[in-house]
Amino acid sequence: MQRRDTGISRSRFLKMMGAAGVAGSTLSVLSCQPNTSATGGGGSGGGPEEKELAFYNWSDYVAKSTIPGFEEETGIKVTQDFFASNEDLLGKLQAGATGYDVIVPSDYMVAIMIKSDVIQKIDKSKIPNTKNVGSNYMGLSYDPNNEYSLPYQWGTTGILYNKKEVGELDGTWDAMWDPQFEGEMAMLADSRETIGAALYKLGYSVNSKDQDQLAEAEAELKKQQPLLRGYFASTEVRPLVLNGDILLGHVYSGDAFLALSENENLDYVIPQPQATRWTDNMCIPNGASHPDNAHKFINYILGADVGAKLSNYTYYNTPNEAALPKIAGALKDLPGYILSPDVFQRLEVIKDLGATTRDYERIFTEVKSA
Ligand code: N2P
Repeated sequence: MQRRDTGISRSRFLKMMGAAGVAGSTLSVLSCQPNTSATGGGGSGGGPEEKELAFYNWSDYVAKSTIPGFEEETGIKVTQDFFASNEDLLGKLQAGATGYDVIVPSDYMVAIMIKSDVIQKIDKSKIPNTKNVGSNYMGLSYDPNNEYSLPYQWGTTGILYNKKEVGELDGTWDAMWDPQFEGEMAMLADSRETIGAALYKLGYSVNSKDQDQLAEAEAELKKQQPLLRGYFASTEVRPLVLNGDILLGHVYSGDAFLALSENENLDYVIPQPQATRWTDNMCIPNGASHPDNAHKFINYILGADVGAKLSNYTYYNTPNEAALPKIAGALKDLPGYILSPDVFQRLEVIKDLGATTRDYERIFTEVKSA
């Protein structure tokens, strides 16, 4: 399908992005460096910075115009690398990847990164467009004074499914455990979200630290595992459902809305009783080679036009109040894009669980290899 704002087909664009992502992560794993080969930096030693910026982002999470627009406006050349989960991002940084200038962790991961001293304070005096961020998206609990982060986009996590094939779901998480869909379902390769789905199904919180509840969730996931096609990135689940390879997929909302807009047989449900609402954020890692450029980039993203184009392309929600009037009507009309108050109040935000995080990681590793 030809998307109006791109001029190239989305699937072709995705292929290009996918190829870049694979190449980027392979290289990065080998070298523990972003594939920018930034030479010398210049940020820490005084002197003007090189005209370079290394952006480490979720795949498929910029508009086609986002990066070229910044390069044109500033003369700064951007290189991109991609990750598929918060835990992958953290692992990469902790393994010594030091050259990235801007990264995009979710809420709870910002808290973990502050605590683990892998991100640096940002200087908001260099980011005047901070004024565009809606007050609901400033001062959130993971970084109460926005000393380390400014929001990028937000969304929900739920189930994308083929309504024509399976009929209307009952709106609970039980569908993802229904044996009649054996082999036709996928869950996210995201420990907190997928264990979270099991906790929600049991009526517990996504932030449970109760070992008995976690053991129950683990048992649920072990029951579910043989029914699944596998655990994938959200951007991988989308085409599987879109093309009819599977019937139900656990996805982030932008992927659901993109699929819905291309195939009227699909639907997105934010399951009962609870589901996740998340906010992703722009942060600057310690050791960034180009911190000044990073501030310029964050300021650019928070511009009204740039913010609107971003969400109009990714189909995620914007925290940028100045961008809101420019969000495409078709997007606002998608059911579930604008959250009604009754849905909003049953959504949970994933929190840093401190030492219990290790239990989640162990459970997910065991479930995947069960
Ligand atoms: C974009 C992924 C959205 C991030 N492809 C979910 N937190």
